[in-house]
Amino acid sequence: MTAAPNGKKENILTSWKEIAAYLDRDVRTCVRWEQRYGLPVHRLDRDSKGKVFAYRDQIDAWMASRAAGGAAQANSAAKRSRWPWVIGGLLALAGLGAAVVLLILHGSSVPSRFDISGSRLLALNEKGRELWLFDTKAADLETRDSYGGHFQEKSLGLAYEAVWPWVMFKDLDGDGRVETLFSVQTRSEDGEGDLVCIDDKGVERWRFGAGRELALEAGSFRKEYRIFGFDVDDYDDDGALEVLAVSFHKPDWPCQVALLDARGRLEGEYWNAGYLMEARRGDVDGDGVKELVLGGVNNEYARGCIAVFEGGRLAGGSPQDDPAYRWRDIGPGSEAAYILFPKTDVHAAIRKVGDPVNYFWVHEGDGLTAVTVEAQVFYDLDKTLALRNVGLGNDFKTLHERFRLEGKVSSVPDEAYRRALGEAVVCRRNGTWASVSRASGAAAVNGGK
Ligand SMILES: [Ca+2]
Ligand SMILES: [Ca+2]
Ligand SMILES: [Ca+2]
Repeated sequence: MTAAPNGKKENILTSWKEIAAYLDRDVRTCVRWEQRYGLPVHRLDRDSKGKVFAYRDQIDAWMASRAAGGAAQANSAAKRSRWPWVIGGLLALAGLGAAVVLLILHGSSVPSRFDISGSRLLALNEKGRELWLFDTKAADLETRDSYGGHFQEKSLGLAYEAVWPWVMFKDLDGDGRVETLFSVQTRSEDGEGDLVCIDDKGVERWRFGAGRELALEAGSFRKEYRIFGFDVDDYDDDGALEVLAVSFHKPDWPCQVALLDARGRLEGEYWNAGYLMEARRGDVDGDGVKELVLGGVNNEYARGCIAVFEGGRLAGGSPQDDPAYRWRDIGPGSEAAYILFPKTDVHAAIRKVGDPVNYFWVHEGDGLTAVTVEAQVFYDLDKTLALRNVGLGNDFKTLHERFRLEGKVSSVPDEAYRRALGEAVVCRRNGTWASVSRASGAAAVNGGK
């Protein structure tokens, strides 16, 4: 129950809408309360339909008296703010009662649902009551349904594609108040580079603009990026949450993976010459500490790729040989290992670019399994990232048979075929490429092209 001094601007509510919002009721209820119970509403002229205004402290006092059951006192509510402190204390207690009543009737002030209206995001509590609205100013913001498919948690979509959140309610900084993370996504795909953090009152707290102007040896890129999605986790194991934002340059590559602290400050970033579409934490090497693993595709090598980071430390760019892909103003990547998976003849019959590792899972303490998702080959790596097995998925078998009948492939998907795929998986550590296959020491980074 705040009681700002009369005459102070913050104390005045200047419309039925503002009065209703202040009381967490609809306008009709407030009008009825004025007529029946003397809710202290004032008018600029005598016409009852004229402009209304009200004082917050008068409304507070009226609410307190109503909650205390003192309906008869409501008419003199205007004088309450000048009552002695003893009565003030009683009113505060009564106010607490009113707050409990409001909580029961209208739910909490914690956002759990949302709606999109034009360019605005509306945060709703569990009972559907509007808590606040935030205007993104984006003229063609994606629909409620689109955002609904990207709400709160990462999920697995069709064709093993990770579906990243675009909107999330989360207490990022652990102060008990829930922040809202919102990635601006538009139908025109313009202006999709912003991730906004909104506080529990609907006020922008910070904003991250994805990407930056970038120079490669072969040319430069504008700062035009689309955020693919974000997620929240304690990526560096320091007990505090970070935001991981994945974005792509328009229209194609490179990809930026940015790690932000709870206040939106850039803690680290990694650049990849091709899309990265999956990121997961897990203890790959069995030392009890989780690594951060990113998966996607490397355009220079036209291969699916995985990068493994110790302690969530993201820096630098992917290892590239061709000057067209080499970073001029980005240092060597901080990854402990960068793995390239071969392109198969089956995938070559589908398309020219690499078969992306958009899905993988970490066997806690015992390596990981990577999936090249379009032709579906499964690569099982142990905790030292040595190859344990190559598996051909059902999609692979179906596609292989189809392309064989169409005369597009002539291989036989047998034991030797799988072994050859395994031998073509290469891993770069400490600046050197090497085969991950125990059977083969030789490594040719472009061998699987
Ligand atoms: Ca918070
Ligand atoms: Ca952390
Ligand atoms: Ca580990």
